[in-house]
Amino acid sequence: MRRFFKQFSFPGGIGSHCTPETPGSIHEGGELGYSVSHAFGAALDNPDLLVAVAVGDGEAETGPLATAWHSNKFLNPVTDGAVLPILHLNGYKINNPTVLARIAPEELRALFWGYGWRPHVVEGDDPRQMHLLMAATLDRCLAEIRAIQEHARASGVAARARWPMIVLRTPKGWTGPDEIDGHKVEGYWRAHQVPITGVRENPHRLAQLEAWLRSYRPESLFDANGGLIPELKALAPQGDRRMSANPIANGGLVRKALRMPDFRHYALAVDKPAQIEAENTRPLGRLLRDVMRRNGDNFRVFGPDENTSNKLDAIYEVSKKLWLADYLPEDEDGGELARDGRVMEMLSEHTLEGWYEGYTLTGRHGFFSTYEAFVHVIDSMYNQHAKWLAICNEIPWRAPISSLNLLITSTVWRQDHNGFTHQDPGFLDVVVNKNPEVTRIYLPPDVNSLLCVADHCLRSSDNINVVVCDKQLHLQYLNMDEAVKHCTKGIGTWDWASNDQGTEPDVVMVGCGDIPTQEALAATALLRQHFPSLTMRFINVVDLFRMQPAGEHPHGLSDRDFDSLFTIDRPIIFNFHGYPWLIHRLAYRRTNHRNLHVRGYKEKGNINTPLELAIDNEIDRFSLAIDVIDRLPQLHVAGAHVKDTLLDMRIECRRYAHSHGVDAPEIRNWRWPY
Ligand SMILES: Cc1ncc(C[n+]2csc(CCOP(=O)(O)OP(=O)(O)O)c2C)c(N)n1
Repeated sequence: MRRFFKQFSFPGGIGSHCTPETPGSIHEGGELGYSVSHAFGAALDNPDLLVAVAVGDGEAETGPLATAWHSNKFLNPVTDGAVLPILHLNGYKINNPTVLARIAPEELRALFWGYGWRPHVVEGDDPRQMHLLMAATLDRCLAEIRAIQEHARASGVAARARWPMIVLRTPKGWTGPDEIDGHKVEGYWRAHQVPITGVRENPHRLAQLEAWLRSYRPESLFDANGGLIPELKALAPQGDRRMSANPIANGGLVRKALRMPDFRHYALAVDKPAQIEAENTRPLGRLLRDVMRRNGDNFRVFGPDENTSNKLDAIYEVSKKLWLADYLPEDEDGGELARDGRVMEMLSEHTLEGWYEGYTLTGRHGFFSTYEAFVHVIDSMYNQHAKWLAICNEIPWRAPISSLNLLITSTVWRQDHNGFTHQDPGFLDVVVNKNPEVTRIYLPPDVNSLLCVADHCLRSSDNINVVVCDKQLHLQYLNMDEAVKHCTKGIGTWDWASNDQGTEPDVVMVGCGDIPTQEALAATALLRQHFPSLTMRFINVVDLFRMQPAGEHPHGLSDRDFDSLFTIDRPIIFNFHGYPWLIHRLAYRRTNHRNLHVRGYKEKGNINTPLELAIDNEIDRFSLAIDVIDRLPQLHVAGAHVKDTLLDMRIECRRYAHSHGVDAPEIRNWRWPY
């Protein structure tokens, strides 16, 4: 017992939750709310799998869990496995009753019936009777599940089924101490986690603890060495049938590599940089469509009602959106719904993320696209998954699983009519907090770089890849060959936008993200036009972690390379997609940090035109050019006239936006002039 106590939830030992170190586990308790969505993710495309999931009645009060009950409308009984939820109605949380335990039994039954389940109640407190009751109920549930599956599989037609679930009503702290010092423990919230405290200082409490533990008759369960007696040991199944050895719960063991088409095939022809516009995400939709075509049973695309909005709708040519609820005639016209669809859309970022995590944790692949401002809904799910992956990296028997690929689109800079509510690039600040071994952030500025990045992400393992790229029309910079080289390096000079070849530049301009890159280029052009003798270097950053020192992140650039690119003493104007301080956070140790001036989103949001929003946050071409004039001693006085002109242009652009509702044609139609 002493050895066990010093291992369980003890420094250097094993966690009190089902951690990654627990064989057979794909789900860490810790942050409650994801058990049901994880279970469904595991069951998708696993027709022979039954996932039994225990749900705390406290956990059931969380938003993510509450919405996940609807997952039963997204389970195809022909091609997916089954999920058997066991709602553990023990009545209490840490300090409170649970809501579901304090509503009338009919109300509870109606609630779950309304969610589409067939609830079976197992209720009591006599262990012997309860075991029998539970066994009989499990048999009944398994028979119901089999009947649903056999019926569906015989016809080959997926229809919505009323799957069984179990409501298990037992006392909290069941078989624990009845009461301590006159206070009720078993069957009350006091039983949570540690039912008897103060055992070190208080001999009476220690005696109570001993009496309680002896009530389980350990002498009849363990041998003299503390091992299970052979009769009990023999009850465990053998080999892969053991819960701990189920290969599905060590998903990398059953993972098959994705069959990938050649991403170059989807390339956009770009003859000269910054001359044509295209929607960055649309060709990616075609790539995903063909990934889906080649991987019909182990790849899914997830999105909260937004795949069409995010211009990824080419995927529907191969697979529709899974829909098993009612159909209406009008769905025929553009609904893109199907009973055997493989695209998962529900307006719950939580449920989608949970499904997706469950799907990859059990050895499959996927892709999730979501609006930038609302990806914050799953901040903490990202956190927990990143922790899981980081710990798994340290566990030799955990085989690599597919990376989680998150496309963050519909971004802050192009919320033309939606405005402030849809503007928030802060997810990146959350992402960088997590373990560098598992975190990746890419900001491809155009179609070809996005394709290249997406190909890399889909092939990778054990990472969370966050890709930021907007869906609207944007200028195109790189042909496919250039994009491959640029994305492979992750950061680099754009020669065609620089005029400092072979010399030290007067100033370094940097673009990171689509709109910030465009504005930094336009500022570069303005400066070159007004000050032809100015030497400028233009850098674009795709792989954000290149900004960190090599010792901090596996993608970090060496100080030598960083100094060479960013110089050691010239002003750097860094135009960034997100909140500006993030770049300082990454680059604070670099030699030239004191000359690094970052422009980014400063929470100045509203309904505005793209340029007006850029102006409000000072990432626009005029503000950047003025910044350079202010920072270069040779231009500080000599540049006064130009600065005045730029200020006039900025005022005029804002006036135009307010009177016409769009940016002036010379802004909308701006092209790189050299
Ligand atoms: C999202 C979240 N909020 C709060 C907590 C803190 N917490 C840990 S256990 C618990 C009560 C859980 O009750 P229940 O789900 O009924 O589980 P039980 O221990 O009764 O089986 C709470 C609030 C948590 N782990 N996760």
